[in-house]
Amino acid sequence: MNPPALRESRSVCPYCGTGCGVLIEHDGERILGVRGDPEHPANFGQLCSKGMTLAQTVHGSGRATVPLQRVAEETWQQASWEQSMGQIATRWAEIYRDRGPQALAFYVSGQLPTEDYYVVNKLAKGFLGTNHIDTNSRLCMASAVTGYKRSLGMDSVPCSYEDLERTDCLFIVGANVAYAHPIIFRRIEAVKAQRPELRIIVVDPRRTATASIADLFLPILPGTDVALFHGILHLLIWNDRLDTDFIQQHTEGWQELKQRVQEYTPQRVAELCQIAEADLQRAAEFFATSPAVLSLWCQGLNQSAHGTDNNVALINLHLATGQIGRPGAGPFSLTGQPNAMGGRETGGMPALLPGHREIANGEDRAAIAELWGVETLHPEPGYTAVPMFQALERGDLAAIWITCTNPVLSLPDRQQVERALRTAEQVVLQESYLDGETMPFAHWLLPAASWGEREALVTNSERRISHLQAAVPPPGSARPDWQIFCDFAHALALALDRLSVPLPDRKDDSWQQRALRMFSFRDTASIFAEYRRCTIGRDLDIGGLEIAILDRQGPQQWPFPVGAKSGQVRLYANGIFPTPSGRARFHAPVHLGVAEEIDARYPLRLTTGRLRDQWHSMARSGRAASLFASAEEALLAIHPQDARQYGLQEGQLVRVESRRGAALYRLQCDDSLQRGLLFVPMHFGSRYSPAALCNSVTQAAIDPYSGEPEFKHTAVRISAAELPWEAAALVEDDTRDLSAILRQLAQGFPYASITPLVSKHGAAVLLRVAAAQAPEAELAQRWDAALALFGPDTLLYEDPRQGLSKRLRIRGGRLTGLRLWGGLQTLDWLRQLLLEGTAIDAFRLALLAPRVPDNLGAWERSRGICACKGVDEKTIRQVIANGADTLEGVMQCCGAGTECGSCKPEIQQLLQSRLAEAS
Ligand SMILES: Nc1nc2c(c(=O)[nH]1)N[C@H]1C(S)=C(S)[C@@H](COP(=O)(O)OP(=O)(O)OC[C@H]3O[C@@H](n4cnc5c(=O)[nH]c(N)nc54)[C@H](O)[C@@H]3O)O[C@H]1N2
Ligand SMILES: Nc1nc2c(c(=O)[nH]1)N[C@H]1C(S)=C(S)[C@@H](COP(=O)(O)OP(=O)(O)OC[C@H]3O[C@@H](n4cnc5c(=O)[nH]c(N)nc54)[C@H](O)[C@@H]3O)O[C@H]1N2
Ligand code: SF4
Ligand SMILES: [Mo]
Repeated sequence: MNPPALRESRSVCPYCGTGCGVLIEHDGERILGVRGDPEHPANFGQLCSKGMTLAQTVHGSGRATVPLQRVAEETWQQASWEQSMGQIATRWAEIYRDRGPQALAFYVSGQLPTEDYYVVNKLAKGFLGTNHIDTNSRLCMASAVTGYKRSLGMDSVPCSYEDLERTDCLFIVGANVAYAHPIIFRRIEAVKAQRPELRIIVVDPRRTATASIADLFLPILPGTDVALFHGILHLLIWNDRLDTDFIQQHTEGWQELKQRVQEYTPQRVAELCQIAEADLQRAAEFFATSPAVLSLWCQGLNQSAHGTDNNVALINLHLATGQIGRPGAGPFSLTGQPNAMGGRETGGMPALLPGHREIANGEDRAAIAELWGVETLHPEPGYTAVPMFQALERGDLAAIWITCTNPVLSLPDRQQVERALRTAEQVVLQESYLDGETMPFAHWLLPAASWGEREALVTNSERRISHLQAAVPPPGSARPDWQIFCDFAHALALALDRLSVPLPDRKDDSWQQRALRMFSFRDTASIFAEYRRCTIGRDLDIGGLEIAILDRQGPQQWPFPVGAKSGQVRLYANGIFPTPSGRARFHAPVHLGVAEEIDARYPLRLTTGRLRDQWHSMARSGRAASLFASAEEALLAIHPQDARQYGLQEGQLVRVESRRGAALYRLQCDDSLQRGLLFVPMHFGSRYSPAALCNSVTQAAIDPYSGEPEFKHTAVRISAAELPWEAAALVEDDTRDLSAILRQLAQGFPYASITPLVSKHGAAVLLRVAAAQAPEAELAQRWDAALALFGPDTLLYEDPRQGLSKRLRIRGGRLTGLRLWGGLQTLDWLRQLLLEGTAIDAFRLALLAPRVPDNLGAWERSRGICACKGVDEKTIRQVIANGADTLEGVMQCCGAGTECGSCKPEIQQLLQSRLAEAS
């Protein structure tokens, strides 16, 4: 038989809002590889480290393949789709009958494609009559949405990626573009290389990899952005650098703002932000003298209890200088998730309706009610995410349907979220991957087809809609999310009719008839056709767009009305804004500071954010071992002087604690932080480091307009974790199930960390645990049994007096597994031997020595920098020490950065720190 032919399907990377086009290589059954789509205008063929490794994340164990019902604490039972839909629908119909639709809620995701968003929104608001549907975009883009709406009248991003190439000044605020939107950063690097006169300002409390490209870096105190923007505006007024014509003709509210910013003198702002006054002057100078200024921002502004203020204060600067609606100019909010934009367009939020319409607006409601064929829609906005989980805990909501998001990891104040889910009468989780943090709280798990397994439509950061083809079938009986929603609508209709629940209006004779009318979608195209009708005449009008056009002409930006030949690159070129007066509005917020100030008991500031190579709760990215090389463990970064002050040392386990809870991390000294500031990644949880779940510590303070939580600042204290006893196991992994076994072994330890690693012979997994005291000695044997570390090919060393025990497995003359118990002095050395497949016959017995034998060399662990080429920090430092003094030089010497380029900013940082040391 001939091997099946290889094919390529056109798709888009399912990670960040950059929206890079990818070509999926497959044989119709399995995804075998991916490459950047050279024709996609977001990336022109490039991909970052996460995009490059997508093929490794799809297949294998750990995928949800059949509906599961939780029948006891940790016991799940398989069910058919029919059974599960029938049972869930009966429960939801009973709740509807007894308590009304306001007891039902949906919590969905900016990672859902547009058609799923449209269908679930129609199901909640149109069919059930509950507006309690929110999305994880509440944790992400909500403040950008309220900012745009308040200032410009509509939630529309006015700019495009090509503005990156046409700007004279980039103002990057609260965005670590090098990590979070790497391909946008590649574009910025390219422009800067071509036009060194491009000015780049980076504003971030941490000197991030993004800052490595800045001409001016402003390390402001967290939460002081409004003061900074007002300070810049103050200087622009003072120096007569305003566009007074634009202000007069196209804006309103100027006088109030002008008065407000009088209070923000350079001296006061420099003090509030803790930056040099001269740097503030320079920032204003850059803004004033650049023909085109483009702002890029993300969660540093949005995830704040005054995130809307941050957004409007930044947009003020663009309006006051007329820096909008022209090439290279404008306020360009970077979108986090791949289809947060689609969610905003289809109105998948508690105050919105499809086509940028508002629940609170009677005309908007009437228009959508007519389209959906129902008499009325509920007029009050539903709960946003944080209040939704509070209502669930109070019992005001009885059931919640969670789709494509992992709230136990990602919502603030995890303790509260867990209480809420425990209180809920029913939790349905619609997921593609098993074993996330939310799964233990679900009553039902419904398997969803995911990326590459279904057709989809998504909109990226620059309003560009792409069509993703299905490449392979979904695993088991998993179905696309929209189809599960449609199936549920039909099951629910059956149950409602059976319970004789009356319909809210007379448009149909029965719920079943209504479901048939509203949810008989056959495919993506039929849903898209209906959604498109909701956009006609709106600012995001895509009445002229068809899937066939996307396939023929490639991805298109909206608006794309009937008769259009192509989408629109830039909005507001005519200075007319979608407000009642046609003018943009200035707002004049005051600087408020952070929601929870530091004090004597909680004297440190904790901020949370992203690592370069991991995605959110690591469901997908955690399956590609090479993505762990740059961050093997959950690290808490602290300024070295702060570490000294608290008597803490690099590498030790520490406990970070707030008024709500605590988390454990390994300490990393990092002078890119300001004094008094700590940073932890948001990614870790039950899969890879259960105690390092940062939202155990964060708070649920939310912005009054956007409802977005303040993830970027928590008052905390830090101390040694006092877990002196340590053990580790490292085993070559050929089954892919090993992580699950290690997770079992980790149970009961206050600290554990699991790291998939790349080894010369494939893959390996490392488990590290720590405890206050040594556990019972037999546990070591149980580890050995679980990891197949026994028999004639193993070496055992035991020193019961010291509480030490080691077992090594040697096969084919090399180390293939190890278990160290009660002391890890040789772990890094043995780890290196195992991963590199070193021939060890010559010094077999030395492997059990208490320390690394002198004659076998010094072994120093080093952080991975280049995930593609497997180059570590030590090697790059060596190359620099040997004389490579430019990025290109380093790349040439060791190959780092030559593949996807994600690590180029970090190489640049190493070069800069080397230069700083030298001078
Ligand atoms: N690798 C990777 N990329 C991702 C994601 C991922 O999980 N992994 N997730 C995607 C998603 S959904 C999102 S929303 C984006 C997020 O993208 P970003 O917002 O760029 O990433 P973060 O690391 O969350 O935060 C950005 C920066 O805000 C800074 N910051 C903290 N407090 C303040 C402040 O008060 N003022 C200012 N000016 N800055 C502050 C932090 O130090 C941090 O460097 O990334 C997307 N891309
Ligand atoms: N402390 C702190 N917390 C934060 C942030 C922060 O910066 N700091 N950032 C916040 C931000 S910006 C965001 S966007 C959120 C992200 O937080 P989450 O949305 O919770 O993160 P993910 O891990 O991406 O969750 C997506 C889930 O969907 C599943 N999935 C994947 N594909 C599919 C599919 O096709 N269908 C279905 N049904 N499921 C699928 C995955 O397995 C995964 O469990 O976190 C927020 N939380
Ligand atoms: S920048 Fe990276 S993660 Fe984001 S869409 Fe492109 S390839 Fe995917
Ligand atoms: Mo996000």
